[in-house]
Amino acid sequence: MHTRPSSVVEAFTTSCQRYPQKLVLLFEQQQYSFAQLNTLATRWASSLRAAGLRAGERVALFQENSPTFIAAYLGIFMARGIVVLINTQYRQTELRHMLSDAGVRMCITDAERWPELQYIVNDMPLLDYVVVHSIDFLPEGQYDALTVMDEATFMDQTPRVEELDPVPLKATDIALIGYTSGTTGRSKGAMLTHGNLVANSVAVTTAWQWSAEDCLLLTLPLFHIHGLGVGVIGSFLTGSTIDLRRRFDAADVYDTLLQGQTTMFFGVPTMYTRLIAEAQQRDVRPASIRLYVSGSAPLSQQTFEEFAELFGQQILERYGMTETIMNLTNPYEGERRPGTVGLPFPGQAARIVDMQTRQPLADGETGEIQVRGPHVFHGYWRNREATATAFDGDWFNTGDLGWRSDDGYYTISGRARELIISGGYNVYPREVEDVLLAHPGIAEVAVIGLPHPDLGEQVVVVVVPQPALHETLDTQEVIRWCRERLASYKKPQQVLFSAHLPRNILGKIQKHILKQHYERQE
Ligand code: MCA
Ligand code: AMP
Repeated sequence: MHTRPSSVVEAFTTSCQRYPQKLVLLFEQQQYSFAQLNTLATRWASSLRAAGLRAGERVALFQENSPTFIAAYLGIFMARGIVVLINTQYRQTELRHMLSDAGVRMCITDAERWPELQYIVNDMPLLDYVVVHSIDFLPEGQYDALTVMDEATFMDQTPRVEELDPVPLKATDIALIGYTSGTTGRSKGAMLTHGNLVANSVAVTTAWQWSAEDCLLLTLPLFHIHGLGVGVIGSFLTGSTIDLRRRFDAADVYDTLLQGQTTMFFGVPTMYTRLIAEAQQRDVRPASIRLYVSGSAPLSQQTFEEFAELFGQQILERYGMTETIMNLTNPYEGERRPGTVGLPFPGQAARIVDMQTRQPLADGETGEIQVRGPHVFHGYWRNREATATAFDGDWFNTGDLGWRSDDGYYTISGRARELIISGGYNVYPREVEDVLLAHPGIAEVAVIGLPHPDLGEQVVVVVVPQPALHETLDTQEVIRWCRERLASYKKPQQVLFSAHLPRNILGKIQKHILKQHYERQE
């Protein structure tokens, strides 16, 4: 039994010492051994330090999956900085909020993202470095007190600091901030400590029997906890290999599975429905791999069964959150029960409480899921109020509704907060409604989630036009308005027009009535 590392860096460097020549990362034509990734990450750390990064300062990662993402991520930790994760689809308003809320000092991005970032950099007084990952990037424009440079120049121009701070990171040090929304207002930064990440990774790798022999095919975006907090950290901890892709592509995943080096695949349900469709067009089936895992959104019984029939394997479904990483899992050995998210990971606890009394409920009764353990986050960044309401003593209120069977399996049956999960991405109706209400042609609006065959749930907006402007407002205009102001995955898949919205006696829009009405019409 090894002692538990106190930080992600220690988990990684322990594997570097144990397996220096072993491959940790494959990406397109590139391969990195643990020793090579360590060298690259240490260079990032030295350069960040040389550029003035101090312990506890925030560095945003706003880029697509690449080895740079992973090396910079480790480098930020080695330099004792805090990583801020940013979805690559975010537009100016989302970026402005997150970069300023987190007080980001440096941002590491790529050439494709730079034009969006460029709009706002002059409004970020704390931001003093932007590093662009690109081979032929030439910054244009004037930036007050801001240095913008490409990755190679950043690495070469900054004098090397060979000796990094010898003080090791502590388990209580904040490692990263992941933005996630609540029922109201702006998204909040969930602070995860190194201890949270390592403890959860120990639990996950133990439960899923993850070992140094594994090769994880990773197509999930690295800017979410699913890809980064589970996929990457688990691989560092176990000394296994990540076969990283820029993005998910069903044909590419299928071809890779046929080659036979993959032992694990982690995905959201949309990826599994696309893999089923891919398999239906192919004559050959991949050999069994050790483990297929699904999470971030509900996996339907139909997908579970179709996948089992075509691939000869049962998907293992688990349940997680940005604030708590992984909470519950179906067993690796033992019954994988479709429609359920299984049992708590080792060393972690869960329970169901009554929504009103907050008292624990008996098996079979539906209430809010609460979780407790070393994986539960430190709190919301600079938001004591939200942190206080998120906890019931040391139990974290997940905002998910569910029940537990008498043999301990949990089923998620709904959500206490309004949330649409589209292809594994969370969309908060309130955020889309606020953007649409600013449109001069819209009088009232309600955003609801309806079933979707590929995405699981889709964003649907029901619009009441301003009477005088109703002729100028059409579906394209509503979608265009959203796309300009929000990440593209938040845009409506359907726009429905209505003369009025159903309201209760207090004037609140009755979304359940809208949902029932439009679900019947689907
Ligand atoms: C992309 N698009 C979407 C979505 N993804 N629209 C709605 N919902 C989506 N999820 C839109 C884009 O905006 C774009 O629109 C068009 O689809 C094509 O974009 P592309 O990137 O090519 O899409 P895709 O490759 O088809 O993406 C589908 C996907 C992706 C592979 C399922 O959404 C994905 O990787 N999802 C996983 C998200 C994830 O990791 N979630 C974990 C968070 P246009 O062309 O009009 O601009 S939850 C978490 O971390 C907790 C801990 C947990 O439990 O896991
Ligand atoms: P995020 O805040 O992006 O981390 O999203 C976390 C939310 O995703 C959870 O609160 C759940 O609502 C949802 N979620 C994650 N895994 C599952 C799952 N296996 N089944 C249903 N919902 C899930």
